[in-house]
Amino acid sequence: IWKRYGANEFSDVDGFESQFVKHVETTLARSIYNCDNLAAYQATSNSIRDKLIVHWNKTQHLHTAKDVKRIYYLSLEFLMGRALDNALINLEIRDLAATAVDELGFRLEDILEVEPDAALGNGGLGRLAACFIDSLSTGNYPGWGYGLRYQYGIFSQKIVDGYQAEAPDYWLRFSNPWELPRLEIQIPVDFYGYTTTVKDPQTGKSKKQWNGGEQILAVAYDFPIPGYGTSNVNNLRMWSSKPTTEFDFQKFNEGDYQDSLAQQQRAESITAVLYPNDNFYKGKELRLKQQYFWVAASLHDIVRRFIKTKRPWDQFPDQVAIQLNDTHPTLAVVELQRILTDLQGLEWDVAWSIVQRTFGYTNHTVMAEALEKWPVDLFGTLLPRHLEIVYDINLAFLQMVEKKFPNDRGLLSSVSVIEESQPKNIRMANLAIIGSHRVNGVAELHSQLIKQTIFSDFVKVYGSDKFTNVTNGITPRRWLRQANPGLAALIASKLGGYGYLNDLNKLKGLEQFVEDPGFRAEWAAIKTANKTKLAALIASTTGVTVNPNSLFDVQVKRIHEYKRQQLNIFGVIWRYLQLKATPKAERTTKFVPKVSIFGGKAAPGYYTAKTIIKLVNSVGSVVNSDPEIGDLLKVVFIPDYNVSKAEVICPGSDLSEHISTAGTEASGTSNMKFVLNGGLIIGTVDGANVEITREVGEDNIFLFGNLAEDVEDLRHEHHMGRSHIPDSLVQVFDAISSGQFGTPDEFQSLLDGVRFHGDHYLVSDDFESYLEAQKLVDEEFRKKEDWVRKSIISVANMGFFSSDRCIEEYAENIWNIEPLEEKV
Ligand code: 26Q
Repeated sequence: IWKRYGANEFSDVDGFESQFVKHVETTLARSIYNCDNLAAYQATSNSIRDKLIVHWNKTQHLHTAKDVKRIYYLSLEFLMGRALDNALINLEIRDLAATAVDELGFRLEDILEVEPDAALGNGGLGRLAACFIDSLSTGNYPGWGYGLRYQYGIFSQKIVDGYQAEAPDYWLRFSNPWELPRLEIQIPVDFYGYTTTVKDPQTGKSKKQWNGGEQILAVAYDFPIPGYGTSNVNNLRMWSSKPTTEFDFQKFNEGDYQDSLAQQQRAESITAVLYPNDNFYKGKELRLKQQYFWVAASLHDIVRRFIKTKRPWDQFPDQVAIQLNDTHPTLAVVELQRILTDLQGLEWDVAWSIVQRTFGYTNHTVMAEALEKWPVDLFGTLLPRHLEIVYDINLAFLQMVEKKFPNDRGLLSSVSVIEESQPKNIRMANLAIIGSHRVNGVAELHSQLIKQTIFSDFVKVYGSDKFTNVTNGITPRRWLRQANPGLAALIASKLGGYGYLNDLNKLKGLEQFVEDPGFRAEWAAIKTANKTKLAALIASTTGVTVNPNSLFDVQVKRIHEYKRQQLNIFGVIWRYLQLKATPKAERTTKFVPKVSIFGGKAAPGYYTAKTIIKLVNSVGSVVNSDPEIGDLLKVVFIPDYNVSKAEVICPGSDLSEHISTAGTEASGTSNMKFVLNGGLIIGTVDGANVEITREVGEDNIFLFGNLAEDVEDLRHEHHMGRSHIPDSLVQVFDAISSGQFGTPDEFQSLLDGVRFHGDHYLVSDDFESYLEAQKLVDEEFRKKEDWVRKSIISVANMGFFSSDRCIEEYAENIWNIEPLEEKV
């Protein structure tokens, strides 16, 4: 059987075409004469998928046979985007496929456009998980992702009259060739019920037992994840919920058919939809249900795999590392403790040591409003046994603290898992720290800040060695090769091929060409071509025509007050007022023509964020139709920002904005994407901007604004009423209030937040400094050759920000796992 295994695998154009036709005829049951782009996409994807499955099987077989330690990355979000182009690139068969589909009468570009984004995430955290599993496969690490297979991804954003409107994202409309339904893997998950104390028939000891009230099945769907330049294919397992029985037969017999169907629908609602909040916590029962459903199914799977190895339990952490992507999977700590004690009969302390050695926890925010807390009552109703275990974990922990720091009640109450508020809350971050052997932040500055602020008392308890940093990164396969094939090819021509894509420090070799005018011209031409593509996207999505020779100034990311899109749009208004006040003849000498590009989703319930979107669109409709301004300024809001749009937007930017209030953006990863694609940054001294500056040099980034260490004092000044709004900002506010950009009423609260309510995000404190930095941008952009030099030097120094480097750091410092290459 092994001899025939993989015999269907194609390796040339002819072989691919046979597979394509086979899938059209049999899988899709269509005639080759009636094959549209959708059918061609499905036939292509199925052909590629077949190839992946063969390698997937071999990889999994190898890992099992070698009995290696695996890393399991638990994330409620995987913001994957499209799979086909990525698979073609990682398998290094893109040219082959392009030729083949061309011969069959299609264009690969058109086929790729048919695929819907897998948008199972909100933003940075979800995209980070997607980059990490790409790097795990590429680095030949035995690693799985575990997530939820939401039927609806992040909503699709429409702009109606300048306002955001949400539409459902039913991404599974057509069959999804990238998932393998494992309908035979069905794991029962319990909810509700009560606990009892029972006698263990073997030991005679009494022990706790959970008698669940409601049971729901978790069905596995596997997404093969190909690595680049390796035949290693890892697995992303996504759980889907379904009812245990088709109907409740009892009720059926009682004639309550309606009710039994209603129950079925309730089961399916668990994995129906992704919560669209980014960096904001809301205590909804369904969200907690999602978390436990996912954690219970994943741990059951992991434990079952370990039990098959017949090793003693104390070797569990030698075989299994589990990384918690934020606090969302923290219930896994409690669930593993429950499995080991209640179900496997281990002593509490033995079990707890296994738990701690297994888990690592990644923190992604210092902002209080984003920290997860669950009301004790809600938690205890849904998971009665888990609540008892949480109390026991907390008791043991607090006793340890009390021993080390006698009579320090302040310390005890701050590190306790239970917040003694009304109502009481469970602090998930505290539980995650206590249950893990390592806690990491996602950029140097952020990792320092968590030790000094939210987790300082834990540093006191555990010492600082438990806390570490792994600065975020991005995969250069998607964010350079796939998004920017032109630039990737130019780089390859200078660096002797595409080897740099899995050794990104090789980019350093570009520095030697910076004084080559021919190279600079090619570099600049690629940027212009990418801007032309972006201009086409702008035209087709907003109806606004922009000139690709303008400076493209981009801010695309979730809309959030802390990210300060309002600072950007206030700056744009200032520029517009200045332009209007400058005599016509002087305008072109004083101002560089600019397109100000915005994009991003606001959480549906986030009123202020939605107001910012409306303001951007209102300013756009005034500025864009002002005949005096023409190409000197355009303002656009690209609707429905997502991974696929980012792949067009990042390569087409001259300047991108990463302007969060210092100390609020944990890392940011789009900053890395823009610089890797040859754009420069205007930014605050925040998150990974700090390290980008370290790598590319201070001359190649436009930094401005107050520092994180000054934020507390500045906020205090505002609260004392001693703040000062600069005249420039007053003029901007006056223009808005005068109705220059439409009825001002709806923007009043946005302005009042700055003027009268403490200006929490310090827009007024950073405004002048921001304008200064923008002025410098204009000056530098005029010096075309210098700008290109900055662009080249920056790209040459971005090697550090490959997510491959992140995975190596996690593997070495947190997971203790080794790569293992399959030789075929
Ligand atoms: C929590 C509870 C209930 C509902 C939703 C949530 C929730 C969902 C998503 C809380 C937070 C998030 C997402 C956070 C996030 O994306 N953080 C970003 O993570 C990136 C990767 O580390 C960083 O680069 C960004 O700085 C950080 O903002």
